[in-house]
Amino acid sequence: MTAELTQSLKIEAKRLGFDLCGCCPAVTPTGFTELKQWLDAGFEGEMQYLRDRQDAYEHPKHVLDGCRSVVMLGMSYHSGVEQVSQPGGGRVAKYAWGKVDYHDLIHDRLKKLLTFVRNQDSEIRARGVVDTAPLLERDFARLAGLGWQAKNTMLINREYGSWFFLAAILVNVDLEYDQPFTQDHCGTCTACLDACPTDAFVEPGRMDARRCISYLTIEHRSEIDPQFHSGIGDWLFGCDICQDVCPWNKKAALTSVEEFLPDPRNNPLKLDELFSLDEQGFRERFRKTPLWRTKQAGLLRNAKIVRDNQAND
Ligand code: B12
Ligand code: SF4
Ligand code: SF4
Repeated sequence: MTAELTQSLKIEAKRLGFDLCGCCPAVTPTGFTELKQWLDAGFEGEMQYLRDRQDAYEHPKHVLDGCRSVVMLGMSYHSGVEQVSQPGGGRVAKYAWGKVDYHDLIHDRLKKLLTFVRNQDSEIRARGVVDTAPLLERDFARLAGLGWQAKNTMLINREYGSWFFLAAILVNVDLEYDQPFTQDHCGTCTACLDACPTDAFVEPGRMDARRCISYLTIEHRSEIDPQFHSGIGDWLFGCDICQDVCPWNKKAALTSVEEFLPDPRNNPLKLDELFSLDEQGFRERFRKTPLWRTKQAGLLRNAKIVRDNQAND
């Protein structure tokens, strides 16, 4: 049953468009202590939700009662389209280029996978998560053999690079487990550490999120400290620099998900368009996309910084 269930689950995951799938036992992740130290250092900034639930990261049983196994899934969003930097335009991180919010799309697919799993045996309880549950997704992805956690903190897979989302299914039964990924293919490279414009890496594999453009432009709600304005350059939403420079991303396999293909209006996003949208227009344009997360005020705050940076060039 265990081997059979694991195999059929992996085939179904592939059929539903997940490019990567691996399984590991539900354990206390090796990164749990690291997470505590990271929070003690205050690196999470305004991401209070990480601090509030820190104890729950101790074991997946806090996400699904009786959890015995974690199925880690990866879905590429890599379109192969080059990022465009242009006067009057703001750059948007590639993960947010498409017409849909990845949470919605992945949750839909997870729902189908969950139904499939539950149909195998009435005793099976399962829960699907993406992003928001207290689960160190990259740590579990490494344990499930998907790749290594690199110097830029991303989970890198040899075939897909780091241009993919992670998601998980937690189940109350044993599965056939993959070998944890034990190698580190960064070697002597330091391209990501050297390229970060705001010096967000305190050491390889450890980031002070308060200095990361992705945090500043998406998660940080108050005003952005002027010391980071010039480093933000023309990044309007998120940042891809430490992934763009990574050699493992040069030949990464492409996505098969049509919804993740770029909306040309987002690469780059015209600042004039942003400044001219009223509340209703903003809602219509961004409601279903990841950019909705900052709300209009956040995106306008970022747009003003980009505009000032371009005026100073
Ligand atoms: C909070 C968060 C952020 C924060 C903090 C990022 C960070 N590096 O911690 C901010 C807002 C900055 C951010 C940015 C981005 N994010 Co984010 N983020 C998350 C989230 C919700 C939690 C991550 C977390 O817990 N961080 C806390 C730290 C402590 O964890 P960590 O980096 O994983 O640290 C590990 C290492 O320290 C390691 N470790 C263990 N032992 C040791 C020992 C030593 C000595 C060291 C050095 C390290 C180490 O274990 C720790 C725990 O796993 C996850 C989803 C999830 N639930 O996991 C998505 C997630 C990590 N983000 C994702 C993405 C796509 C991004 C962006 C690319 C978006 C963008 N383009 O703007 C950037 C990438 C920036 C970067 N280089 O990381 C993806 C990553 C997919 C992948 N292939 O890796 C995730 C998994 C979301 C998803 N479901 O797909 N993110
Ligand atoms: S996403 Fe950008 S700002 Fe954040 S660590 Fe990477 S290069 Fe630095
Ligand atoms: S740029 Fe180099 S050091 Fe950074 S993640 Fe990629 S391979 Fe590792």
